Amino acid sequence: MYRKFSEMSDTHQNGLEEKPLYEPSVLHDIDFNGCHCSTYNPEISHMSPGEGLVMRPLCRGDYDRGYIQLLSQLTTVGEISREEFDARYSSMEGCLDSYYITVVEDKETGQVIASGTLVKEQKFIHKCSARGRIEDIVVDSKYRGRQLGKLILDVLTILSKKVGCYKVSLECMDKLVPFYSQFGYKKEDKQNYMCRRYSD
Ligand code: 16G
Repeated sequence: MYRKFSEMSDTHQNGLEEKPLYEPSVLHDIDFNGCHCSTYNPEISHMSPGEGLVMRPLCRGDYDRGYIQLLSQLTTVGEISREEFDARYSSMEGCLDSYYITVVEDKETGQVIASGTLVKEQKFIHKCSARGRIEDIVVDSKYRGRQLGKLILDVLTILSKKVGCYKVSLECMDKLVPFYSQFGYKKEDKQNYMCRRYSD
């Protein structure tokens, strides 16, 4: 189904739909050697995540590839219009070297079927270093059991070191502690996760 040029959004008209949120070579050039990485059987990697699948940075066009629906398999997302998505995307894009949202697309269906976020938080401490936060890891229920969660976790963890974070952390439910422990994450002595919620 094609839309008339005049009906398309500005980003569509300017060809920005497929512009990646971050430089793809940052992802492509990561090195699995020498890291605390998982073993894969069958073998998959960021360059070859499975038959018909590609791993890449998020782009605006993913709004139409089910990205929002995918996130709603993790938690509450609510209705997000194209304009709201574009505005949030632009603000993330404007924070250079901060948002590394990485997705897996099934090229056959044209749908985004897994995603994870690395946020690089700039700091003054540790000699103007940065802290990495791994967020919003989700794999479409139809694609679970294909090692994609493991792959995304490995990729974002390696990426966090590569982009200069002195540490990387994540939050998860009790039942997922054994899963995340595989990647070298552990509860720190004398450090607690505390939270104040303003809405569900
Ligand atoms: C999980 C996610 C976190 C996400 C939260 C949403 C991982 C490792 N953790 O804890 O990133 O923001 O769920 O839950 O993906 P909430 O809507 O209850 O805050």
